[in-house]
Amino acid sequence: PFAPKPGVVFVLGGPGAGKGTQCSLIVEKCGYTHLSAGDLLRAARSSGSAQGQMIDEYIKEGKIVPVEVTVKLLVDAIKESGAQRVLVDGFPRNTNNVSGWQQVVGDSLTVGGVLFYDCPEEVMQERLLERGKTSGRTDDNLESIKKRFKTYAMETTPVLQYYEHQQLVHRIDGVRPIDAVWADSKAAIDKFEA
Ligand code: UP5
Ligand code: MG
Repeated sequence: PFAPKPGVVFVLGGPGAGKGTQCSLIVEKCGYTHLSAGDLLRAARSSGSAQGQMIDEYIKEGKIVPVEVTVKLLVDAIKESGAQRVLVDGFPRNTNNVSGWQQVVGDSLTVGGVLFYDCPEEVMQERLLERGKTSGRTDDNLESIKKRFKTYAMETTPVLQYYEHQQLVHRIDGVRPIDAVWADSKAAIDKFEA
């Protein structure tokens, strides 16, 4: 649950699990602000700087960008939004991300809960290959997708365990049609707000 101060919900799940899709619905119907760490990194990359090239390489390789970069983008965007409730989509992706967040943000924002969209790799792969036909994302190809799956399994699973110990994780079966998944997303948000 949230303390009476601004808070975030972390949105996790493998590549293609449906994080972005559900976040859009939560924004539309629950008045949250959506910040996708991946979107912020992709935008920062297009600046053409040395840092942009570094980010580009990490994304293609499915590797996790150094936490200083990601946390700064997120914190600046949260401040700029002035929002009371933020969905932080696709972060924290490893335990180092968790400590980086804690060092910079600490208790200034409550983590009200963690939404976890659970989906098998076969389903996620099919979705991403389909999306890759039109997305223009440099990591929506089979080679990058396999790397993203590996990084997720090795590095993000411990993050879920960490928040499970704190009883913050709400697991949602992400294989079902978007509407069915949405019903569970809504229930989870209501629970976090209670
Ligand atoms: N779709 C969605 N839901 C569906 C459903 N229920 N049934 C059928 N189809 C469904 O969905 C993916 C596709 O599936 C879409 O075509 C959608 O229509 C369909 P989407 O909602 O986009 O899934 P999402 O989980 O958001 O997938 P995404 O590809 O964005 O996940 P990733 O976690 O791979 O991507 P992200 O942008 O978060 O990160 C990309 C890279 O950035 C990382 O690999 C990493 O290199 C870097 N990164 C960091 O280094 N640090 C960070 O903190 C964050 C990212
Ligand atoms: Mg996404």
